[in-house]
Order: sequence, then structure tokens, then C-alpha cells
Amino acid sequence: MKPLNIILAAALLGTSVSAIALGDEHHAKKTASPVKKEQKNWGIAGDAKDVKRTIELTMNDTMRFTPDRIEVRQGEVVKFVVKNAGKTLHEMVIGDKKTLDEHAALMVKFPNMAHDEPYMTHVAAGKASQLIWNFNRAGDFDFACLIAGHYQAGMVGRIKVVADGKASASAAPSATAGFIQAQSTAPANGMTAAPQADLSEAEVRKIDKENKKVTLKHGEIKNLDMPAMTMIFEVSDAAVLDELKVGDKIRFRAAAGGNKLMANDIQPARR
Ligand SMILES: [Cu+2]
Repeated sequence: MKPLNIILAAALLGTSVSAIALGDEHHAKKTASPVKKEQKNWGIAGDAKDVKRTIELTMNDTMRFTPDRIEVRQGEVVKFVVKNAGKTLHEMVIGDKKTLDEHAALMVKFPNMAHDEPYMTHVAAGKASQLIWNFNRAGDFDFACLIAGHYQAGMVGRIKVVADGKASASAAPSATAGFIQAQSTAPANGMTAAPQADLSEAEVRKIDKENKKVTLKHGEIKNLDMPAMTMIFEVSDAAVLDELKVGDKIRFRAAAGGNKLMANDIQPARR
């Protein structure tokens, strides 16, 4: 599964074939980059080799998921096969209500913002994609389509992760509330907001020179009032991408213009 995806991603690099047509592209590229897994309140990225269960989900233009109620056991690694039976783009994003609410509000503000996180998959009309997630924390979570207007139209489902009685107390469900709080206020990975109001800090996650795009795991973007997350930005000059490599810590000036999010003035982060 993993090697296959890497080969697939490599095969796609030289082509201009719309990778979205393959449905799995999003996933394939992700698998190919050595990105550290990040524990979220609702779980952590799963590995294909650990998948114990496959759940098929269908999304459609009536803004519904089928099924929209899912129950899993804590520690279960689930492969979601997500089909888009509609005629418009949909996505499945797993999260908790607070996080999804925040993201949904941002998507209304920046409709063309492209996220890239292991707990989400975007599926073009008529295609299918997959997402592997390890539900290692018990609790009640949600999944949703955050494309502007869809969440607001009720495109949301529930995931109940039933605590595994045998699991050790180290799962610390009691810390849940504090975790959510910390997550919303502090950028992940210890990234701090740029001291200069309009410069943001980020780590380079993916470079797509052909399309003049760069995926950045960024800290808070104060000038856009955007919390820390991983997003795809465009650059005006592809040459700046030659200076970058995955893992670089940078500073940049984020700008929202027209329907684009731009990363301008990219420079190395000062230590
Ligand atoms: Cu949708």
C-alpha cells in the first residue's frame, strides 16, 4: 500500500494529468513525504499496515454523508473509503466540534483555502479517496465537509470512539478539555507567532514547483486572523521554491488576494 502509493506519486510527478482524477493523489503524496505524526484530540494518522477495519462513506450534493453515524473502538485503525456521488467537490474532515466550527468559519472567509492534513481527504465529483486514521482517544467526535456552505447546510456526521476497557490510563481522557483549549490557542509544534505582525512562521511540508505551490505548516497568521494549520499557498515566482526544501523553517508574508492565498517574501527563519 505505502510503496504503491509512493510509486504512484512518483509516476504522477512528471505528468500534467489532473491527479485529482485518481482520487488517491492527495493521499499518495502525503505518504511520500516524511511528516511527523501529530496527536490530535480525535486521534492520530494511521498506517495502512495497521488497518483493521474499512468503512465506506458516500457524500452527495444533498450535503449528507451516508452513513452519518459511526462507532469505533478506541485504538481501532480505520480505513475510510470516501466516495463522492455528487457533481461537486466534497471533503471529509475528522475533528472535534470546536475545531470543525473554526475551520468552517475560515472556509467561508477564504473559500479557496486548500488544507492538507492527514485527517482529511478531498474527493472530486464521481471519485473516491481514502483516509487512514487511528482512533487512539475515546470520545465523541465529528466528521464534516468544510467546503464553504456545506457544513452550514448540515454536511456533518458523528464518530463515537468507545473507550477500550483494557487500555491503560495513559490515554488520559480526563485531559481532553485542556487539550482542546491548548490546541486552539497555541500553534502546534511549538511554533510561535511571528514577532512582526505581518510575518508568519512555518515549516515547509511539500513543494510543488510546477504549480507554483508550497504546503506550509504555519503558525498563527495574524494579518489574516488565521490559526495555525497546514495549508497550500501559491507563490508568485516559482524560482523561490528552488531555495526551499521540505523541513525548512521559514518566515513568510501571507496574503489573501482574489481567490488565492499567497506566501510572499519567503525567508529563512532566524534562530
Ligand atoms: Cu461538501
